[in-house]
Amino acid sequence: MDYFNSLTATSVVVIIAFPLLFLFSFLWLSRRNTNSKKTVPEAGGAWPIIGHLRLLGGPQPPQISLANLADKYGRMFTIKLGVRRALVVSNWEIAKECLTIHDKALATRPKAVAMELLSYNHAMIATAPYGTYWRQMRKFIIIELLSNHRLNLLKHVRESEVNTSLQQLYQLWNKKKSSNSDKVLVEMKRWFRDVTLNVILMMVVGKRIPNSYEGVETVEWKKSVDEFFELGAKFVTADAFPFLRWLDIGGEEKRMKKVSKELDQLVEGWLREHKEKIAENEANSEEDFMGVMLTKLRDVEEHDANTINKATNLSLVLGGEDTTSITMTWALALLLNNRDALNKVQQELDSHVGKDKLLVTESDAKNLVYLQAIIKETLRLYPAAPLSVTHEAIEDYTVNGYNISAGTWLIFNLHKIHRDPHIWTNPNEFRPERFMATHKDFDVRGQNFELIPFGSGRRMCLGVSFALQVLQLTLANVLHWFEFETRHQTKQSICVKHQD
Ligand code: HEM
Ligand SMILES: *[C@@H]1O[C@H](CO)[C@@H](O)[C@H](O)[C@H]1NC(C)=O
Ligand SMILES: *[C@@H]1O[C@H](CO)[C@@H](O)[C@H](O)[C@H]1NC(C)=O
Ligand SMILES: *[C@H]1O[C@H](CO)[C@@H](O)[C@H](O)[C@H]1NC(C)=O
Repeated sequence: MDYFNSLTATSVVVIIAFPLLFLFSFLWLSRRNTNSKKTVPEAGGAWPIIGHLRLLGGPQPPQISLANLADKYGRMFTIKLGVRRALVVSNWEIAKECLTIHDKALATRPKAVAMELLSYNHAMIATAPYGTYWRQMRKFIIIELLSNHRLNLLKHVRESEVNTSLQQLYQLWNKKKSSNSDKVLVEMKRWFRDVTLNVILMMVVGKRIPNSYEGVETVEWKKSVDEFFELGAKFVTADAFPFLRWLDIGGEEKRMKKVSKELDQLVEGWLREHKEKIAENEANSEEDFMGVMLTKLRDVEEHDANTINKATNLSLVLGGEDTTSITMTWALALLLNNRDALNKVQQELDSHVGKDKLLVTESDAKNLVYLQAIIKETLRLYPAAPLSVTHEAIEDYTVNGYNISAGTWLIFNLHKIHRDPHIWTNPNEFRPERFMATHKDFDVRGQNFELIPFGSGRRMCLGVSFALQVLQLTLANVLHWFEFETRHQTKQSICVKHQD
């Protein structure tokens, strides 16, 4: 009876409801249609299961592969990286919306396996998830190391390190030049790395590493650092497929553990030295950042103080060394391919610093507007982190009219953003002059979203001021002291001739 009743009831409902249901589903479908217009385009060419993973593995650099996809799929599109989805932004207006209105919603980082293994389980600031630990560390680093006040106090460290490195380069030239030629072949990339590394180490741990032409420690350190970057950039299979992690396909996890152990030992050594010094009361314990940290840092819940100390120092050294020295290498390479600009900047140096004064100081460097334009143009064409550092959405958000769900990764293609033909005439050409004319008021500190080599917003690079100081000082000096030319089109080998 009940059954019958309910059946009738059901039939009634069905009969009455069916047209309504039909109507609703029609409406729903048509709404879904307008919605699907509002679904971010997904780039084609995804392979089953792995998605677009192979795009990030070469042979082209990933920023180029992604720029090509932007030409096809537009200013924002998604790619699939195994089970993860990433939004790729290739337009400055959308980047601006992300880094202003949605900055907070986008302030965390993906937990990539590489970063877990290489960065003390995310204790490094650059990869730390958004939260109390990250906020405290960021504040601490800024106040103790990278504030304008601290940076001013450390001016002599930068000037004296740059001086030392220049003297070494001069000696190398002096030793290698022969009677029939005063030109000497030098790998400038290596020299730029040595300067940068020593300036940063001096500030952070209060010591320098003998340059590449001398010590064993340097060689080992460099090897580990190179591997760190190679592996850190690696998107391990386990990131795309968390459930496959135990297999360690390709053995990358094993290598990562090895590299992180090597770096850890090195840093551990520095830490030990500091603690011994403090114990012996021998030196002013707050001379360098590590000392300051040791004195001030108490255990923060998530990580113990030792780990924080090591992770922080190491992330500053690693975060600053490669980026800054690569930028200098690009600047010199661009100048060598644009001799007019090279002549012009050397003239600027001659007229502002003078031929009789050899060492360019930071206060001199401030007045070198053309040099600054060169640095900006270099950072525009070859941002040291062409895909920035990946963000992850903490919550759902709507950008440019599209709904993006929490957990989606966010990749800014700075390479593409910086070459927008609507903003830059002849975007692929090296034209520092634009920063003295049409783009005079553009800076790189995250206010002009057309040019964001250091990112912008909460997660913006902490080292901007420091990096710009080192770039200006080192480039100014090396261009003032030496003449350069290329040989046999070898990109990294540059002939150095000391100026008379
Ligand atoms: C030319 C040199 C450099 C470039 C182009 C550069 C670029 C960047 C970029 C694009 C980011 C990511 C921003 C984002 O997530 O939106 C970043 C983050 C960071 N950079 Fe730099 N950087 C440079 C030098 C340095 C130096 C010298 C240091 C330190 C001494 C440094 C420390 C950091 C740190 C700690 C972060 C992470 C910030 C966070 O996640 O909260 N960088 N950098
Ligand atoms: C630069 O280094 C040289 C050699 O080490 C030293 O004699 C000179 O005084 C230094 N100059 C400055 C300004 O520090
Ligand atoms: C996007 O999300 C907002 C707020 O969550 C919602 O009101 C809107 O209907 C959504 N739009 C689409 C196209 O899904
Ligand atoms: C980093 O900071 C910590 C904390 O003061 C310090 O012990 C360590 O030696 C510093 N340097 C490096 C490279 O970790």
